[in-house]
Amino acid sequence: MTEPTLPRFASINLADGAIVDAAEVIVRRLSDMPASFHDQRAVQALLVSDPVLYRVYMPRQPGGSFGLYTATSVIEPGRVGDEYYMTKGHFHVNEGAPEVYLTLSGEGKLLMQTRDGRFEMQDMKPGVVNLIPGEWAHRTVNTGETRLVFLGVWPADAGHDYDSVYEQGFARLVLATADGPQVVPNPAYRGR
Ligand code: S6P
Ligand code: ZN
Repeated sequence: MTEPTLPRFASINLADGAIVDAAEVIVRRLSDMPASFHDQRAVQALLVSDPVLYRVYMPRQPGGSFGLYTATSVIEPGRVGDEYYMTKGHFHVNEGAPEVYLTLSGEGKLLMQTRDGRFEMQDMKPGVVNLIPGEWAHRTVNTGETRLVFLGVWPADAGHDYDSVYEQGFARLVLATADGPQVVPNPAYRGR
């Protein structure tokens, strides 16, 4: 008989979204995704300071042997020109691998799109659970004045395809205007 996987737990510091004693922290700066933003003059101006856009905190966990991964994502408030800070976005390589997000603080938008050109958007705010089916690329956008913090849970065999999203872009942009966040078609979108 094989040994059972041991139960684990993780603690989230609710003040800042960090996982206490995280095993890994992924830090994404503007220089990791300059082509994701539509205003390239604003990108060039900001690259001088190269701000941190977001962090992903991975707890200590058995990973593949457990079958699920968990992480908190913490997106800083801010903009590149008129475009809010956001995640790079990805498809799961395994299209049977869905994902659940639970927002803990802040406010934002969850953008989702399929390879055949469908687009969906959902609000993110504390207490909201977003259910992302396996075929949908997902990107999160911080439209608020504070950090956007959410917990994600996804199958350990999901895999991440960043290149498709980075090369094609997302079908919509979320821009800051005097009337608040506006969602507009992305003229540079190269998907279907
Ligand atoms: C992983 C899950 C999240 C993201 C994180 C950062 O499947 O969707 O943990 O990794 O929000 O976004 P990205 O697009 O840089 O991985
Ligand atoms: Zn994902």
